Amino acid sequence: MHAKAKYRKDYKTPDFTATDIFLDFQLDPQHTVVTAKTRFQRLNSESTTLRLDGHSFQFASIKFNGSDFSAYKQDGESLTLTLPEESAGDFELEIVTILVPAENTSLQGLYQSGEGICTQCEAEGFRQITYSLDRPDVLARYQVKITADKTRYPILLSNGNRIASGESDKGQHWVEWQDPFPKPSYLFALVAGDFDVLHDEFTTRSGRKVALELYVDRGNLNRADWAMQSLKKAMKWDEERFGLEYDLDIYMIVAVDFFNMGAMENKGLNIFNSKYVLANAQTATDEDYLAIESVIGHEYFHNWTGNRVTCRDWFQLSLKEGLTVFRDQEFSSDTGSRAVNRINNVKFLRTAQFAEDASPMSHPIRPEKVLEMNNFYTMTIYEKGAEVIRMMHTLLGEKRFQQGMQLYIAENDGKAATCEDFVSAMERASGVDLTQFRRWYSQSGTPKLTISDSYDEKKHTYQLIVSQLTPPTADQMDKVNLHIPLKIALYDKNGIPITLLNNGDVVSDVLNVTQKKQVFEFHSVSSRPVPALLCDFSAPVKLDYHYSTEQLITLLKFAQNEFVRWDAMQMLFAAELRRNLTASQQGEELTFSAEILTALSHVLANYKENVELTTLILTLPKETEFAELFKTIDPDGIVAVRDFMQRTIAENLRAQLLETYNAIQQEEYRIDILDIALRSLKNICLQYLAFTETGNLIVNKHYLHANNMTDTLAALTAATKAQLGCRENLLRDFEEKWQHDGLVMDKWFALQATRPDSNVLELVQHLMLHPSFNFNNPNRLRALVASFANQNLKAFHAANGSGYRFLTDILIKLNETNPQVAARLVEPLIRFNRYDSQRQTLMKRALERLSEVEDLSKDLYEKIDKALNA
Ligand code: B3K
Ligand code: ZN
Repeated sequence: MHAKAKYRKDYKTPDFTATDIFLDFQLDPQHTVVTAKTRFQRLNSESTTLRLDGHSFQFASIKFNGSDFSAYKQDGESLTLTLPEESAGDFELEIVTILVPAENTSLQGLYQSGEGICTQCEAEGFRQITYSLDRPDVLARYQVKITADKTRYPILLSNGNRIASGESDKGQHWVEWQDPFPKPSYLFALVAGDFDVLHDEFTTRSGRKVALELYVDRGNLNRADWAMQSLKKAMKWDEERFGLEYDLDIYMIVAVDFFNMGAMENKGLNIFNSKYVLANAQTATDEDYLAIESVIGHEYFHNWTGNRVTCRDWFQLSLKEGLTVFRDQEFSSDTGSRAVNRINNVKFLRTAQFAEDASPMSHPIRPEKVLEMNNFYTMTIYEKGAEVIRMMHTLLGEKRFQQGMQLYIAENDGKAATCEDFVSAMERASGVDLTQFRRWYSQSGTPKLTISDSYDEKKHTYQLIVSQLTPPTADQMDKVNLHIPLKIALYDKNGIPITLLNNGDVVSDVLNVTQKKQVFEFHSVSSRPVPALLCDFSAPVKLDYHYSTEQLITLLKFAQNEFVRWDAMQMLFAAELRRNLTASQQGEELTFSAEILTALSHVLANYKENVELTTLILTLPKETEFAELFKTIDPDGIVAVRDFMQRTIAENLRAQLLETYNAIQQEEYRIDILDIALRSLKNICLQYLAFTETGNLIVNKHYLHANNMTDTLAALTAATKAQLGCRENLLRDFEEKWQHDGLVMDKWFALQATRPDSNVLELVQHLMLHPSFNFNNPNRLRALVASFANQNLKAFHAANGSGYRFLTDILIKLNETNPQVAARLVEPLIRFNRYDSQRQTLMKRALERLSEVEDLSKDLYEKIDKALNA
């Protein structure tokens, strides 16, 4: 392996920059000719060598200021020019390269998706198109001319404004685009194809009209409305909440089927995975609708946090991603239910990000060392990054946070900035000292807060004794104390909130935990209180406080904060699981606490007070969520105990579940908060009812009467998980109806991959030959293979190693076709230290086999090396 890691500390400003780039594309799937004319400027007057990044194309020619040029050296990843001293200050290069988009299965650079051609340049894909200064701190103005066959590619798009077009010979036509905003190469985009377009318009608050264009595959216009509505909502919200207005006269979104991730914020021309665009009641679930709204928002918000202000280097990725995730979370919370959004985001963070931080891939939100940048589009950078922004928001409050945002943008507009630029703006605008807080940027790992309390009955004082500790991680042994905002509330035994007082003054409910151990004291507390700790999940930490069942039930019933109520139930479920897991390991009988069943019944009985929260409280954590409670995971035990818990709740609450199920009647399908909430409550009842004796009847009927995908999929899921008699019929019916549509079939593939059946691996292997499956499509791979490896705890971790072998075989193939997706899929294998020694041995063997593969991509190499050589 020859690739060399890069270190954050080695950052140097570039010796040269590009100011203007003219790109000419003669498009053809088998033979695309790219002529790149770039105007360069020397920034370091000493330098006469210019190193350009580039690989995976055929290099045809180079001209220096219009003349032939041969003073260069080429290697597998770059072209280094020795420039003539007299003209090295300001010069033009014309470089011709030849590409084969049809054969580019990596889905980076210029590639074919279905019948169209598109690009993906972030992080370092532009260098697969031409030799360039492919780094985010080089900002240039782009002009792009695209010529292609008019019948195959009637639509030709790039960033900015369409400035000219025309016909050429042999049935070809051309379009020229110009982007007035200087941008880094990773934001360049091109799309060619035959699409249907949805047109709309948005008037900004200053009265400018922006043309909105949404491009979808022909025939898909009936699935484009929601995405367009979401875009308009996002544009309006960003004006209202952040005071940020769109800057170009046109905003385009194109949906493509072959895409490595969710979407890409290219300036004025977003390219989306069709999964995050296409939706109608028949094809998309409520969850899909909300995900579309959030991703459309996310990419739109990047226009300011990402595009107008971009990153100086890739180590600063969280500057744009953490901030933009925070912004999209706030958008969803302001538009929908704040509590539901917070709970779902926390669930995700606690499982996926905490697991990542405990893995060989652990890294701070601003990493120090990177080999393959694509490996760092992680939960940590995105989700923990957003939590760090959220903590600043908590410490500053909305008003001062927005002042900080304004200052940050004013100071950095049109520039490539650093995380430090952001924190410094927040600090200066608010006057809040963030010196210690900055450590969140450099320290990895999940801090643990250990809290105990004491109550003085005579003095009526209550103390919280808080200690913090961040255990060592794979990348960093020594840890320092962080500044952790700990939001709390106190309740009396009857669930009445107690005002937080200290020496007669009301004190903030956000405690500043900054030391290894601190004591917080509250006065005039008339009886021993029940503390609500880490309200709203005010910091991305683990909490260790010994709650009694009674205290948790008090919080579940009475806490004012919805997150706290939900979290209390999570702790109750966790305690049940732990106790039963120990019992099952010792061959004892499994039992379920009657108090908890009563509490659940109480919540269900009062569902009308808060429909969406009821659903979330009733939802048993997934196997993978439970798994994160343990240092060493027992896959079989967790699955068995969870199954027992599910059946016990179903049996004991049967009548009430059925009553609620029947009480919720919805005729028309509507996407609004209350309807979504009612549907999800009805469907959680269904999931439990499936495990009761009338399950087959109810589920079958639910499927037959469904008039939308949410209900259809709920029935299919219930039938599959409870292994009901009707399930094969239902699965077949779904397959027949949707086999022409890969996106819808992904739901079916994912369900098959997570079947509880013992022969599920065989089934998954068989499904890879299904006509709707396509190995080169990342959505299909994620639906079938990633669901199996990440969500089917028991089958993937089968003690005979069959799951590991299956995944390894796939990774060997993917290493050649799509290394980026391969490196995502290898994740469950590199986390071997979470399993027993027998499984560890098998997982390591699988990784060793992979490490011996010839031409191992640096994407896979980086992760396997970290895992095996830690
Ligand atoms: N910025 C892109 C992600 C690019 C991933 C490159 N491997 C999408 C987003 O976060 O909005
Ligand atoms: Zn993003």
